[in-house]
Amino acid sequence: MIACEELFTVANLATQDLFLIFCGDSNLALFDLEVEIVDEKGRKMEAKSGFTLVEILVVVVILGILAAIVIPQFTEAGTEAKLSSLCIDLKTLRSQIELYKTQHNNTPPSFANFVAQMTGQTDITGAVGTDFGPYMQKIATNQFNTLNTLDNTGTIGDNVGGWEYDETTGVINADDNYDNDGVAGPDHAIL
Ligand SMILES: [Ca+2]
Ligand SMILES: [Ca+2]
Repeated sequence: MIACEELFTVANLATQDLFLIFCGDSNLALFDLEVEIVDEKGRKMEAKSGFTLVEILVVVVILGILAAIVIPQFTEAGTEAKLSSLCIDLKTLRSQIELYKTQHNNTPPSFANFVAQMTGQTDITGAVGTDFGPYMQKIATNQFNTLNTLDNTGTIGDNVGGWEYDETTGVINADDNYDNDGVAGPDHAIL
């Protein structure tokens, strides 16, 4: 029963709709009513169910917009994580090469024997021995080209190896050619 003296407006009349009734005393009341819809001859009408094509299209468009917003953020997070790994790996490689140098008469690991000299034990000349090392368990993989090999062509960022290494100076850099910063050239040439 609606305890109102006057009924002005009933909006969105449909089965189980929650609708507003504005009463004469200006009080706003909320009612949850079961409503049976009948046609002009008193026959019960089926409540409309399902979605129209337009409604489905609207949902698809909204999902598309959400995907366009969310997916690039995931991609960006992945790239940031890889860059973080790359920087940590470079820092480790550089510090361990430096340590090797100090223990081997200021001579950096050779290009040819880099893996053996960094992951195995050596004498002071860099030959297999028991005096120094190992300096790392394995050579890290460059997360941007998934390579853990060395290149010594002198070109940083040509994507030949995981790392560009100069055995005369002991300088090591990322050799991937990832380029997404809007500036021409590989982004990780100077890290
Ligand atoms: Ca290179
Ligand atoms: Ca670039």
